[in-house]
Amino acid sequence: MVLRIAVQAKGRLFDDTMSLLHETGIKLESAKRLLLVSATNFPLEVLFLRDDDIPQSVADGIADIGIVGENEFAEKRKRASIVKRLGFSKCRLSLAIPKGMDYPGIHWFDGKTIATTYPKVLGDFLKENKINADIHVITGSVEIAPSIGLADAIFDLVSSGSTLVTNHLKEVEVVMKSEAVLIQHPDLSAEKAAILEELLFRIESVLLADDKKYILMNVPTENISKIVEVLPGMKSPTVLSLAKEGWSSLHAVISEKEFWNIIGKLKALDAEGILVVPIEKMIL
Ligand code: PRT
Ligand code: ZN
Repeated sequence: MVLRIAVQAKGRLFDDTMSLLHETGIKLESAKRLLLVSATNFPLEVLFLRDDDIPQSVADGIADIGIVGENEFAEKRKRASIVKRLGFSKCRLSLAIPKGMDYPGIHWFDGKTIATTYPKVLGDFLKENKINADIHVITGSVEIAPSIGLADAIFDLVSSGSTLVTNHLKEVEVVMKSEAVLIQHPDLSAEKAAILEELLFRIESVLLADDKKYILMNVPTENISKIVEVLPGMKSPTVLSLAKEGWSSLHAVISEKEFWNIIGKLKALDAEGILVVPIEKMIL
């Protein structure tokens, strides 16, 4: 029995999806981009598809699970459920209007035409907000629609926002935040569910470690209790004595974000030789 996962064959999700699988220790039979590739050391096979086809293939049971952008999953409305948010390919689905326009609020969109590839997500949002606007479905290059007179506004994916700037548009409403998600078929057999559980355990260990760093530093022994107060969430870091009288080596796990907040405080407490080391996996 193997579990089949549908992933994007090429595009923005591809690299991060493949590194996630790699970090879970799963090795694939072939480096070539075939349609279907088996893992050599885990009961998994990988089906490479266009991202548009992933929700459907999981709903139909052609694949048992899949990795896809939440935006795509939300638009396709297929019978499948989100098992895990994966933290990569973060972006948002937003409404944007020409830069020079005044924007008094959401009612600006009443009576306007909005170009998008996400008519269902947009339709729901307009309905919820009681806005009466025309949705103009186009595929690709949505951002040029206002400048060529095809629409008054757009509803599209934004990440850095530079595409909007280039096209003289401004983001006025964020409708949905999106990231890559792991989705599953609604009724997996018990055997497949057990494989998924093992895969999820591995994925969670990788995701947990991603943001964490192992930090080592030399500190004056008398400052240890103050330093422990500075380290967020650390009740009991490892302390080893150093050959140098009055000095200790202190080891702890912290998140990368926290690191930048506390580094100044650590130095003020005479911490020296600070090393920050990546953690590959973390099991709680
Ligand atoms: O061939 P296939 O159909 O599989 O791929 P695709 O071309 O439909 O999708 P692809 O590979 O472009 O994107 C796959 C997924 O990546 C999307 O469904 C999102 O979940 C996610 N993602 C994350 C993005 C972006 N960030 C993003 N910025 N998808 C598209 N964009 C576009 C955006 O619309 C804009 O036009 O990239 C442009 C640049 O964005 P800025 O704001 O950084 O300038
Ligand atoms: Zn696509």
